[in-house]
Amino acid sequence: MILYDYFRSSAAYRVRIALQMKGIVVEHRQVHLQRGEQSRPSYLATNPQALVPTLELDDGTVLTQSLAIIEYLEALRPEPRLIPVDPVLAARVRAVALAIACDIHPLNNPRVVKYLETELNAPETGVDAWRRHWLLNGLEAVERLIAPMGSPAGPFCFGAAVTLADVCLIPQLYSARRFETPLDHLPRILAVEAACADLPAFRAAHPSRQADAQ
Ligand SMILES: N[C@@H](CCC(=O)N[C@@H](CS)C(=O)NCC(=O)O)C(=O)O
Repeated sequence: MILYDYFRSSAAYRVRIALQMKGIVVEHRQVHLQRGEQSRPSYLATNPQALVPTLELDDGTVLTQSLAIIEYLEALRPEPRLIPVDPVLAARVRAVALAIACDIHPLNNPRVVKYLETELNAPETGVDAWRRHWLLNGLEAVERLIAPMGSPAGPFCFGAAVTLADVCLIPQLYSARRFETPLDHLPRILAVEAACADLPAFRAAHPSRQADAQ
């Protein structure tokens, strides 16, 4: 399998963590987002959305969207499970994953930021404020979504095992730190971050460990 990847992409980072958790080895092909390689015709033929990640299977089938790719990996190699069997817990895990992937992440995507800068002439300070505002707004809600509320309290988002919620949260925290978002008032999130930092799968998937890291 081939993963079309970019070291700093938090959506690709999610897939890298899931691959590492499940011990699935793939070839990584870098798509340099800052150089606009996602808009090259050859890549658009693979991913018409001009986004990473894309996973190409050995028979040439192409999968897009990080959460759909992770659901495929979960079906391919169910252990360790990233989505719990219990339907209520599974729905809560997916809710956190979707809160991050659908409601936080898209607002800070490079193409959105570029539009603010070039089409709307937003000043650098305005763009920075936009980034931090949406990161903080979303992460403060995630802090409440993963609070114990009758479920096991940790160390991960939903108890003693890593789930899809952790797989989505850690890359989003990487972006939040990159843009100097204050996180000290989010103790549950910080505890999850510390617990995941101890795991080899999360370490191996970190942007700084990728071949294209700058
Ligand atoms: N919902 C998509 C989001 C993918 C996405 O937005 N990827 C970003 C990098 S994190 C990207 O390729 N951006 C290219 C651009 O903004 O031009 C997923 O989960 O796969």
